[in-house]
Amino acid sequence: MAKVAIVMGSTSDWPTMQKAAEMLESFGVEYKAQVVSAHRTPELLTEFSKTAETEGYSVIIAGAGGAAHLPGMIAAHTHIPVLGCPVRSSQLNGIDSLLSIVQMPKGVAVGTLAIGEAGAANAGLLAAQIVALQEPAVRDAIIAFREKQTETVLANGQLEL
Ligand code: RP5
Repeated sequence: MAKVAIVMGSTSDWPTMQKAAEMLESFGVEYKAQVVSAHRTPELLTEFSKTAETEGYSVIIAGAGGAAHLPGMIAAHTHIPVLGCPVRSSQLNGIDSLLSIVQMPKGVAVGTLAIGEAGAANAGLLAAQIVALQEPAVRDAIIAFREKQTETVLANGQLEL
């Protein structure tokens, strides 16, 4: 059963949100990805959010661009942790997405990541870290990833100027 849900406002968000999926796959964390739009499919948003716990999800990654109300509205319907990913928009370069997601009112939380692919990848990493609290194999995979990353930076750090 998938522990992580990846939802996004449009299929056009997938190239960005795929980075979250790839990160989860690298740690062996199962996920299910689908389009749920706050504005175009509001009833699906409500149904998805209210059934997320019984579906077995431990964390929800929600990505959207522009007037990005998806993460906040999902968080309004569930107590499962929601990680919000601002997708880079064509008009305002994702600043609109970021501001739409980040400034939640006190009492309803969304963990907001950076704009674009790095943020989506880190949403996948953070979701895996949450899953790792209950799954030692995922914990071990994350520790190995971090160690390898550090080794790579150290090995490549001596620049020949
Ligand atoms: C948002 O509007 C989506 O999350 C997407 O980032 C943006 C544009 O959607 P499309 O017009 O490409 O479907 O709801």
